[in-house]
Amino acid sequence: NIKLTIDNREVEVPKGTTILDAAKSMGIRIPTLCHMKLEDLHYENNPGACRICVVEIEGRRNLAPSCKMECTEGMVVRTHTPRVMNARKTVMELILSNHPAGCLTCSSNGYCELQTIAHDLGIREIRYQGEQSTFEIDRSPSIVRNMNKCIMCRRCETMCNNIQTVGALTAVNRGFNAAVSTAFERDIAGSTCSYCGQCVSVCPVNALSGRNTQQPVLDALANPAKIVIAQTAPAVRTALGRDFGCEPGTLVTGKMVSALRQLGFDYVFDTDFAADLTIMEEGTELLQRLSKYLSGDEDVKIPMMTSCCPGWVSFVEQHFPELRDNLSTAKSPQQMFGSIAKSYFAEKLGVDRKDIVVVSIMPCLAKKYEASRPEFAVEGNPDVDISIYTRELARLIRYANINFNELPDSDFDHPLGESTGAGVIFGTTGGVIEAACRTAYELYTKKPLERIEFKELRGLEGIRSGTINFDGVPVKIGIAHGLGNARKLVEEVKSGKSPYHVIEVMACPGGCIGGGGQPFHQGRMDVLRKRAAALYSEDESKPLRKSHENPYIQQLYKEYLGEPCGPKAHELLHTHYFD
Ligand code: HC0
Ligand code: SF4
Repeated sequence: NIKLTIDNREVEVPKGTTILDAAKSMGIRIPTLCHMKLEDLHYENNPGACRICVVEIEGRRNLAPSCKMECTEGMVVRTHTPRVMNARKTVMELILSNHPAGCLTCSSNGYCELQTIAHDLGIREIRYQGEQSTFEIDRSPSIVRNMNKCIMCRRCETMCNNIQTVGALTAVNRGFNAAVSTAFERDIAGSTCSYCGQCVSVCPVNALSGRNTQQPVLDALANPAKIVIAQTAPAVRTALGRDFGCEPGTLVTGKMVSALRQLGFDYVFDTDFAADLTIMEEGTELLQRLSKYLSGDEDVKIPMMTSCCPGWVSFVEQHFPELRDNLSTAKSPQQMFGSIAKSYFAEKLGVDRKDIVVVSIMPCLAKKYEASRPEFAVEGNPDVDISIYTRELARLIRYANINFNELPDSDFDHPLGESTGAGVIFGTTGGVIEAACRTAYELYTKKPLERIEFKELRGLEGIRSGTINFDGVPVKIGIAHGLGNARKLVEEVKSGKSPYHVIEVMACPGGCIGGGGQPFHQGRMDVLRKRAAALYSEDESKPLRKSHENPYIQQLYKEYLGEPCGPKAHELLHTHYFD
């Protein structure tokens, strides 16, 4: 170990530790714009580019970037001397000289790391007035890229290329014209982007942002001719409170439902209901594939891969089209919900599907793209009309002057608002497969599960596996979150070496709790852990914890769908994929 002094305090750190990390371990915050480290995900972006993190080291003439400088024995470091602060201010003013000053109208106002650091440094004027970039804004269904705001921190590139291994983003040009672009400088929609939104999650400014669709929601709510229905995804309830000052992982389900009613939604339903429905279909499909596989059918595609995450589906379609038939044909809960709301529920209300507007509240940016896919529409009328993400819902709540923290709790409407604990845990990595096992086991063995919780499938390790014994049949399960981890499992499938019967993938690190539309967690894994714990505790508190026990799901099959994976279920709840 190495002993050194930072701000007059002694500290001992392992050899190889940077000054930035050593200071962090003592609770000393050194600001930085480009550096970002997510330890559990093995993500580190450290180009040493922004130079905001400079510190003074006794005996050295020049200031040093603390992110790059390793600690040495006896080093004496000072992190906020007048010289350091002046240097940081100068660097900041230079960055700001080519950054649009439209904070008041920027959707990251209040969340922007550049804004926060400028504020903390007490910047009141920009002494250098430079030329301003004039890149065109690139809008895709999910992601908006505005390179005029880019500060070249490269976090998005590291995320997309090294963690997600999608390779959609790359730095182009040099100096003033430098920007993060796509291969052949195509727009995002024409690139290999899977819309996972993780680049947006790590962008410290607003160069990458989610597509904003709040106005169409407000228009629908103001239109008396429309019945406007909300569905809320499992992960939203653990994170929404963060934008209203709650501790990470605070469950705000009841307040969220009240807020949606106050906004004017006619029905507030739960995507968790549709998650239960997905389990019925996907679980049945898994059993059908397994039984064919066990009887020696060589055409059946095993492992079956889950299909509820649109970023993942798009990744398979673009990067591994030869494996698309391994994807379950079950639609995602978002899309199953839309389909059922505009058929079964529309019939119950006695209205035409075109009179209904389905708005989904998702933690995800790819869900916008998923909702816009043409196969999820009937005669041009989409099953899900508008998909907004958690941060957009927070903005709508503020817009309507709703005092979120003072709201009473209220319950979802019925019949599409009831869910079991299985539906709830969908929002975290491993949750979908655990929910599927609870149902598939009982459907297959016809015996009640002795142990409902499959704790071996839980956690935030990037790739996990487990075997569940279905009455003598060992079902092997693989789980990956983050597309880079998924790629490893898929490569195994491609080479015929996958040991698994079923694989769950969520594109975002952590699963939907870490989605690109969630309140920013700035790489803090403890935040993801708390969000996951909140979902598991909601599951534990539910009287029903297996999807097939949901009485409203049973009623839906009895009244309308018939059998899981039957003809009507296939027509409404299943899909196909494209090369
Ligand atoms: Fe998810 Fe979903 S669990 S993808 O993470 O399956 O977005 O939260 O809504 O559709 O239910 C996201 C979250 C969902 C869907 C569900 C699944
Ligand atoms: Fe890459 Fe995901 Fe961003 Fe697309 S959304 S550019 S895949 S990180």
